[in-house]
Amino acid sequence: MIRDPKHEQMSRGDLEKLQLERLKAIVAYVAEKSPYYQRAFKERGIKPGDVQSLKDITKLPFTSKLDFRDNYPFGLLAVPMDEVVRVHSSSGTTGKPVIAPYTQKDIDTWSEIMARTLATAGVNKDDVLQNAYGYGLFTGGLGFHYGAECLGASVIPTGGGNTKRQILLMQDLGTTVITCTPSYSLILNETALEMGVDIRESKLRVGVFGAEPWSEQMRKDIQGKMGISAINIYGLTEIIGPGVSTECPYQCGMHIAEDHFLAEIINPETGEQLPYGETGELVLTTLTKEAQPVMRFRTKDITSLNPEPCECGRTHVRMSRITGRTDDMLVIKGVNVFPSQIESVLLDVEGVEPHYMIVVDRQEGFKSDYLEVWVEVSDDVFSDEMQKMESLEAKLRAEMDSVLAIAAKIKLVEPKTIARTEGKAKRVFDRSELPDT
Ligand code: DLL
Repeated sequence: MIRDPKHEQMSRGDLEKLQLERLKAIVAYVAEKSPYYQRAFKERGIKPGDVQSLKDITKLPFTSKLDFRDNYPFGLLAVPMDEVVRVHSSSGTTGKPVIAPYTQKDIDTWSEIMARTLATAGVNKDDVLQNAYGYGLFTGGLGFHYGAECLGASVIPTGGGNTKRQILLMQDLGTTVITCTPSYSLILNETALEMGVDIRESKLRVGVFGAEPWSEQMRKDIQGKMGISAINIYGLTEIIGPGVSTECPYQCGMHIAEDHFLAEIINPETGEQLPYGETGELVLTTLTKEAQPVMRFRTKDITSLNPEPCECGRTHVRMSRITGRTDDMLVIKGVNVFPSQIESVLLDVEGVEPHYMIVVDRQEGFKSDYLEVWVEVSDDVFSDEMQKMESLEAKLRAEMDSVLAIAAKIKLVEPKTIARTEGKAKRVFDRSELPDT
């Protein structure tokens, strides 16, 4: 169902008109209200009137994660603190976390965006939605919660963890939609099987999965094992949280909520804007945020945009699955490779389970002369004769070499030996982080 046809089915012309109107307004707004953008514009001699077309956005400076850190906690805030009704934050593995304040209007806008996003994913008011994203500072839990309530679905706010109870509730309450990271959906399924429950026989029909990279092969695996439609959703704390984009049931790219977010693709090295279809770094500008609008945020996420009309009838551009982040690219003996590419190769081979670890030896930055991939094998392969294990190992080595042109050491490990995480999965490890084996 299309929840908001007026905005989701606008002609490109009307949409661009709306975007320009909103862009001009938000640029004037930050120039007046945000001390950070006042400074940034002044340093570059930018006046709000300089933006007269969508193309003029390139006159504005980029905002990076570093700018958030340097102006921690409230340097980018554009409203007085007493108008802020909620604050979220990203975990921030290094340094200070990113702070995301919201006004009541921002919460209402976000809830509506998330309601629309869930409707795009195929969820409706009759659904029973079990929300296993973490509640708290992370935007996943409350973002989905408010959106699902706004849509009118029945929400079960389990949050992450306590997996056995999740399965119990899923069965007893007749859950039809699960929302969590894709890696956690696999843990849910594994636990269900241990409890003698086959999720394929339950009422579950849709999973809305995001917050971490996952491959098409992983989707196939999840859909097959759980008998559901596994939908990809994208978002980030700096911009709003989940809801920046999502797939429709056609699963052919994530529709960006373009009436709220202006998307650009740039060449990450030169900062130059790239045309539709080309792959580069996603840059986002918030068009309707009030507490903390962000101009040209460099997401570091790599994707491309497709403006072709979609079979679902929505006109908003679709971004392709994130293939990696500019900061998670590995350089193995001079060959550039993203963890998600390694995942795709692994999961294309039969007998391999979607639980793996990439072990590198980082001498400087992302460069490593060493690559070892630990991957779990299925119960069948593991219980079989040694020869089968050896031939699987050789096959994986050969595939890595032929598809990615990298020589990897493959280590097949027993089912369920790789650590499971309830939130975002960690895939890449430095050799020094590994326990002695
Ligand atoms: O992960 C918001 C979110 C919550 C999205 C729930 C979807 C579902 P952050 O913690 O700030 O926010 O992390 C944002 O996660 O820049 C991407 O690198 C990555 N990411 C998010 N969604 C996807 C996805 C939330 N579908 C960062 N595919 C982003 C790949 C994703 N990466």
